[in-house]
Amino acid sequence: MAETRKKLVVLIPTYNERENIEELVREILALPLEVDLSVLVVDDNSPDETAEVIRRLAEEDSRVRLLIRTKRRGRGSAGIDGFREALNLGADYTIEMDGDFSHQPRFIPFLLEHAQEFDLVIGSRFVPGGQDAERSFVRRFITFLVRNFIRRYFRIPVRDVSSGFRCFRRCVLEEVDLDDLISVGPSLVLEILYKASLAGFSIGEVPIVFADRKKGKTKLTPLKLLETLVMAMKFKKMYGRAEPGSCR
Ligand SMILES: Nc1nc2c(ncn2[C@@H]2O[C@H](COP(=O)(O)OP(=O)(O)OP(=O)(O)O)[C@@H](O)[C@H]2O)c(=O)[nH]1
Ligand SMILES: [Mg+2]
Repeated sequence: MAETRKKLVVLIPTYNERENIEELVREILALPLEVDLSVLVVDDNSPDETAEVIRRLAEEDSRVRLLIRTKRRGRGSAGIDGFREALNLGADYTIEMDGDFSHQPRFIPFLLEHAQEFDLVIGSRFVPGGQDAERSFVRRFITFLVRNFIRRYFRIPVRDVSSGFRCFRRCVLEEVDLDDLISVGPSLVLEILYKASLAGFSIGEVPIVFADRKKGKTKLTPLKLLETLVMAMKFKKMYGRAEPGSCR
């Protein structure tokens, strides 16, 4: 019997990414991948009508899917709803990435390749070959401080703890218990990583080049950054040692 192809869902949370999303999705669709691909955009009813662009693309190509949220807003809760939808779509692998070209589609095959070896693969700026390109000194300095604080505080054996460009095996998403996550905003990236690390999943890092966004505006404000740190302290307290999980 012929082996069935594995299913990959590429999950992109968006808020006002009209200027980026079409080109980004088209680049992902054009990748030479030996998997059954879906691109799932989770949009919080963006005022710039990002969703309209996705609707049009979905009519053209059935691999494109839109999850539009009208009641809730937030990078974190959009991620959680997206992961849930990815599981419903039957994803063996889920790659999450930003919708602003900071995470470049050319690294997707690379993440997928390493997901054969690791339960969770992180696209990392801070392993040999990785780069945090074009960012302002201030942004890089903030990343440096936050990253070092988090690595010490959480003791996660990962260099790029705040990378939101990652590939999850299905079982990791099943086991972190999406219903239990508390992040509404960007702290979700760390919350899932922390839970996966407590559960003992194997985590690998592969180099990526992170580019600064060229179009559209950032949604990361100093207040959101502060909220992320407060949230991080909250879930550090909440989670005890979880039961070890494994995809093997
Ligand atoms: N659905 C949804 N997506 C969001 C929300 N806030 C941000 N995003 C998306 O999450 C991704 C990361 O957000 P960015 O604003 O790029 O934040 P950042 O990458 O930390 O900062 P910059 O790269 O400097 O812009 C992008 O794809 C955003 O469109 C939100 O409230 N809801
Ligand atoms: Mg960005």
